[in-house]
Amino acid sequence: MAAGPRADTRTKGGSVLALSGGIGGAKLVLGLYRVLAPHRLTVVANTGDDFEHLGLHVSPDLDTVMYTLAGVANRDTGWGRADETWSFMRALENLGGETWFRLGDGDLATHVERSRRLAAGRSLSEITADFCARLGIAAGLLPMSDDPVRTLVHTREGVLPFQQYFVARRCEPVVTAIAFDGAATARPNPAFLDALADPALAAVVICPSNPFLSIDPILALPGVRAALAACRAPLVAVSPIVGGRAIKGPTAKIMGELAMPATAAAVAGYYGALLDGFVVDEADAGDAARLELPVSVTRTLMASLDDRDGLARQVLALAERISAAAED
Ligand code: FO1
Repeated sequence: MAAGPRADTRTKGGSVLALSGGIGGAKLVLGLYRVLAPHRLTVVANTGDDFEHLGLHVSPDLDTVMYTLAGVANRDTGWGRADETWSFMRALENLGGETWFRLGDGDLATHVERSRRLAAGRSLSEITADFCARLGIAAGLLPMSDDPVRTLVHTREGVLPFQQYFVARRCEPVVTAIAFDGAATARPNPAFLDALADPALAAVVICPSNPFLSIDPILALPGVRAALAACRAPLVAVSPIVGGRAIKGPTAKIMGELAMPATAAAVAGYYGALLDGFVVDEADAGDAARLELPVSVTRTLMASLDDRDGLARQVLALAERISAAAED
């Protein structure tokens, strides 16, 4: 638990920092973006899913958040762009190329231009900031690090690079451990650490992303856990588990494989002392009663835009309640 007084950390007027993976996290990020003044939001995205594919640097979680905030995300898949065309993939298939990971024509432009700029010596942070500006995004979007970190999934069938596990093998292999290659020496994005130390920071939000695959890579960076613990703003997480099931993706399956009950309470226990508050779904009200920290019970499924806004408001209200209690 972040220690110390939390005067001047009320969310009204303060900034908000959200830690996010891809699809599930991006939904709450959009809600936060819509209910806050946009410039008050900074998002730190996982880059452990990044990989080199077809000679290009692909940053799936950064792009999912970026497309979502820009209003150009594909709502059916959750990843990639809306109104996408697939000429490139068809042509690639005809040439016998690799097609297990699908890059739409519009999305391809992002990877080509990002890769060109990286090769020219620009950092992932600079490139992301420029892409976001060009897409009209007023919030900050930060890769967790400009140094390479690659999630490796240890399974009963061997060690799989993240996208091999997630896309090629559809999360089927049984997970035994998860490692973040490069994390021990990667430098957290300096703007991320600056945001945590900013006296105007009103809340840190852990989005309902997969704790093991999407949030742990961020927490694995040197100094991040210490900076979160020292941060004066309350840290509130939203449970990605609803009624014993993951909203999307393999969170519940992985919890079972790692000998953890697939419950919201187990997610809170996993984040442990980092948390100042926890948001759970109405289906998990029973779990909420057993938790020894401030909890908000609400609808966490985000089918509509209204749902995203509603959950964002609940998260901010809980952070404000925690700040107010600390001032008393
Ligand atoms: N996910 C899939 O299940 N299949 C794909 O072919 C696929 C392509 C893809 C292309 C660009 C991109 O940014 C994301 C893409 N994703 C695809 C999603 C991605 O693999 C995962 O959702 C994230 O890495 C997990 O957050």
